[in-house]
Amino acid sequence: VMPYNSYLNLDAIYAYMHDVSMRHQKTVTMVTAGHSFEGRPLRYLKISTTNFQRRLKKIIFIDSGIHAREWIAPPVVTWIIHKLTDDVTEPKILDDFDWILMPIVNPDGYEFSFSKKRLWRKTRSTDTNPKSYRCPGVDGNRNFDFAWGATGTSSNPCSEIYRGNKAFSEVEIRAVRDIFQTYFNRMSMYISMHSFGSMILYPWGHNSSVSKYSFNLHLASSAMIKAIKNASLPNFPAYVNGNSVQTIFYTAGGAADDYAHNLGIPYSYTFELPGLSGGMEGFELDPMYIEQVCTETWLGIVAGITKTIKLA
Ligand code: 0X9
Ligand code: ZN
Repeated sequence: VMPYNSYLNLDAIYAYMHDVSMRHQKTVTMVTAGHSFEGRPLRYLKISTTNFQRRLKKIIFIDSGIHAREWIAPPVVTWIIHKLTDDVTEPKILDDFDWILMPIVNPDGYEFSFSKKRLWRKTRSTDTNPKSYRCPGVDGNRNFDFAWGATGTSSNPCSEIYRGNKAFSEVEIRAVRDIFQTYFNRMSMYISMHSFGSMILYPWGHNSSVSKYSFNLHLASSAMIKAIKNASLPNFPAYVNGNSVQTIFYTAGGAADDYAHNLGIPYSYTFELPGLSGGMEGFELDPMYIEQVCTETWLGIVAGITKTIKLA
């Protein structure tokens, strides 16, 4: 009930979330967790086949759209919503967990990337830094309060990796923080969807230290990659998985994945979804591939979750 042959704007994605929550009132709750810098609602869905509030199950939390221009990420998250509601082919995965899905963390940036500047990355906020009026926006994935201000971030508002004038300066990132604060002790997996690069990254990403969970993080992400490869296309780049720093070759403090992992969430990942070289590339993945990326990524997540259950 949502097209996957073109990229949809914020209103269309929010309309879809509302529609799903109306048609599945027993299992889906839409939450408005405050408003963005420019006043747009910050929305996510909670999905549970029992009752979310009864705290019976572990939670899987998946978000996208922290970075505005990475357009392939939100449809992947709405596809997951679709697979947990209107087209359930994995009833066990649906039943075994409670789910939090937030397709657009940064609605102001997302809208701006549609209407003004296709390659906009950051939020759209201004702060007291005089440069910030000329150069609005904070990199949401540098704004979390873990290793905030460490290497791979900038104090310059004009930088694409501006960290903000303090941790959690961004109202959008505070909304994500609040989800973590409320539910972290039930969360077994967190995935932040980004693009591009065909990578599954795991902590730590703020420096080159190795997580004590890295063995299992690697096994579960390897299961994801295997399933993705099975369902992928020959012209798609092969996925690689690994510790952030060793895989994407830079450090970044204040990122969501490390923040989640530091709260004790064992399976914390950043997905860099595919971008293709040749023709439309990178962030501007040809819309003809949206559905392909959605289906293969969902199968990867299913395989990864199945692996974590076996490892438990
Ligand atoms: O730099 C980022 O925020 C992510 N890559 S992106 O091209 N989508 O901007 C990677 C984040 C990896 N995690 C950490 N370094 N903690
Ligand atoms: Zn990103």
